[in-house]
Amino acid sequence: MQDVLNTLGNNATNLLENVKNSEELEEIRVKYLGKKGELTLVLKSLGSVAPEERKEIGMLANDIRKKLENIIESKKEELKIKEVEERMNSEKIDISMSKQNLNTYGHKHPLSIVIDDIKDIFIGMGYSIAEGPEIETTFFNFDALNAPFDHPSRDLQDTMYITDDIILRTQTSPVQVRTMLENKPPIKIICPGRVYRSDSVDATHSPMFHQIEGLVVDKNISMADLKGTLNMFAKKYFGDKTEIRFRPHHFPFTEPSCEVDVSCFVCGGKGCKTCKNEGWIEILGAGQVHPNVLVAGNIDPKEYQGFAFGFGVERIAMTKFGVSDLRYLYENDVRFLSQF
Ligand code: 2NM
Repeated sequence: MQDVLNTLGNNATNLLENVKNSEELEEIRVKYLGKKGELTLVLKSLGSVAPEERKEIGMLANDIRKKLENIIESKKEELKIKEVEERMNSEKIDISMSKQNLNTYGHKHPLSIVIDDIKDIFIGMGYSIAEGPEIETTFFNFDALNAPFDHPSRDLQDTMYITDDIILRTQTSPVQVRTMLENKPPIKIICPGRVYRSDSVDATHSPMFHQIEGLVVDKNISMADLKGTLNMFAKKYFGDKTEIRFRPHHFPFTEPSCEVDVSCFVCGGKGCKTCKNEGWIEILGAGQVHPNVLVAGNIDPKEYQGFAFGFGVERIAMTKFGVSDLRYLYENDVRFLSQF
């Protein structure tokens, strides 16, 4: 019996000395010390051993069990460290590896290019950016902007209503009224953002589009300041040789109001496809802020005057980049977008 136990112990020790990984270690443990393990069975059968031998054999079997358990414990630690090291080596990331011509960097959307370029020019002229909610009240979107109760823009056909007095803003000017109420002049802001109209989609219409509106309020502000500002903007955005012209127009929130054209940046005014042979391209609406709008913004029109203007971002992007259909700007087909 002693011999059997010693052989069993030696075999197990030999196997453990050469164990290669945690799974193998566990197999050996089960083979000898598991519920039906070889050593376990010997320990269980001690009852059938002659009483005079039982003590000695029992002690030997227990010594072997302890010895094996100790070896298993220390092998376990040893293998754990070894296996973590192996994993660290095999999962190493070489951060110096080249990107192998995977030229898949994204870039700005054409609308963002236009918005950011226009923002940069006005920031350069001392303007701040103001933003506000796209869900507005009829007060800020219409009443405060001097749009009479029966103004056609209030019509369900043109404006998306959420309730009788909550709508999706049809322009970004409500942000300007909010800014006037929160700040004292001088005010010099531009408000870029999404606006909504109840329009069906076609090549030139979309129920959502982008606007950038500007507002300046200070003492002695006149149409001459507006003209100087837009002239400077046009030259910076469309090129040094660009001229502007004002045509009379009507907006409820400005008086006088005008539409503003720039000389064609493609043909310089001679007439071409881009300007439809006109030599001029309409880019924005503008005017002197109506006294009623200043009053709605809690500003005294006798002390302060202002000018305001508004661009349609899509329209500028389409003219500048020669995009024939507005829908290309929203479909986000990479074959289209990668051209910019
Ligand atoms: C335009 C054209 C003309 C405009 C007016 C105002 C405000 F709030 F001051 F009354 N903001 N923007 C304005 C004026 C907008 O967009 C075509």
